[in-house]
Amino acid sequence: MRYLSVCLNVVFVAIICLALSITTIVPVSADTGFRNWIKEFRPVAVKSGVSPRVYDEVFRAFTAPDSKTVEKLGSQAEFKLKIWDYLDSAVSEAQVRNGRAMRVQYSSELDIIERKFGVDRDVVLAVWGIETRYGERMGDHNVIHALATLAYAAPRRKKFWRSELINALKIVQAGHIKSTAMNGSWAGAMGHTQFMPSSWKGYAADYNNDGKKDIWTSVPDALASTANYLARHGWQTGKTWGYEVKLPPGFNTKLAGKDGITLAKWQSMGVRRVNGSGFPRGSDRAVLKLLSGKNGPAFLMLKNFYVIKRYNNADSYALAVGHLADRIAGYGPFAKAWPRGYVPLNEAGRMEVQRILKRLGYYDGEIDGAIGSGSRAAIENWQRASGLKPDSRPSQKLLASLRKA
Ligand SMILES: [Ca+2]
Repeated sequence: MRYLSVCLNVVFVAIICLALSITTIVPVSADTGFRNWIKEFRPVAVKSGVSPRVYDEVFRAFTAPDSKTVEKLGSQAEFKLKIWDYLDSAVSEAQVRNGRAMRVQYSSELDIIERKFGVDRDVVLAVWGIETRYGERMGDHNVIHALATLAYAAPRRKKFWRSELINALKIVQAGHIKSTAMNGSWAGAMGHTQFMPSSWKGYAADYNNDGKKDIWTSVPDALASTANYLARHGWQTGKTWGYEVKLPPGFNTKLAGKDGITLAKWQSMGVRRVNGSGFPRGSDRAVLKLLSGKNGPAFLMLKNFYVIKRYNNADSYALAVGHLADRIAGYGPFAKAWPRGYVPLNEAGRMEVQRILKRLGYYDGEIDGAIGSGSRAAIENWQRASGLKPDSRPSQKLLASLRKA
């Protein structure tokens, strides 16, 4: 109900602005509701320990809500990708290549971080790669602006947004980063490793001991923060996240998801690693996961898989982090193919798809071989216009027909 009234207010103000702009010049940034909210929230923030000086200084820059955050709020739930489509982009050839380059570039820092926190360097790198493409996509929102917008206009979890906003203001107040450099996502996830301000408060680390936990501009601080986060959530040093396994014929797949079964027990039931080697620690418990049904790859997940999920509570996310870590370390792709229903393209093929769609005027994004929502929409639009089934799949069949276009 409250959201509805806020929305109506926003619409109402917009209409008034539009009406006025016909006859007078009204700054588009003028938003009385938001500015009043900033005034009203000031004593709340001050009571929580934010200094009035910092508050006024930070908010001087913001007189209207972050319009891109408002846009995200109003849009439908994100398109749900199939797990293989998600993994294609999260663990692409480019992600592996860049991860390996970062492994070399930051090797001395990673030595120290690994020793201090006991978390495998490749997992730390994989989190960084998946969260922000190794720092390339930290988000172009000012975190305080975005959080204030959410605290002001979000339909739900206002208490959460307010508390994250206060945490963010306190980070600025303590001098870790200038408010203008506090970049992140529209929902307030910050810097290289996309910590929410509350996670920053609990787990950010100061690698270089300069008194600043700077996850925005210091890669070592950000990597140490991720390692600390995983360590504090129970990372088991020297162990992996899980194994791809092969199930014996006629295996009872109802055991998938069941807790408390040891690797030795799985072994006795005929479950084997795809590479043929045994499980190093039979007494460790593992959960069988069939993330795309019984026709896709099967995995035995260990404790560290669930530690990764503390970063982002989705099986597909934790699998992507674990798999990217393995690929950075030099291991190969999964042995069993996903039940996609189409033959996928490699990186060169996906780039060719983007290039042709660009030439045909359907695509204006980057030629990077990452098939995200922009590429998918372009594929679908071209398929529609060409009288083909609009499945938006980056398949070999698609490339074959595009080559003839
Ligand atoms: Ca630092």
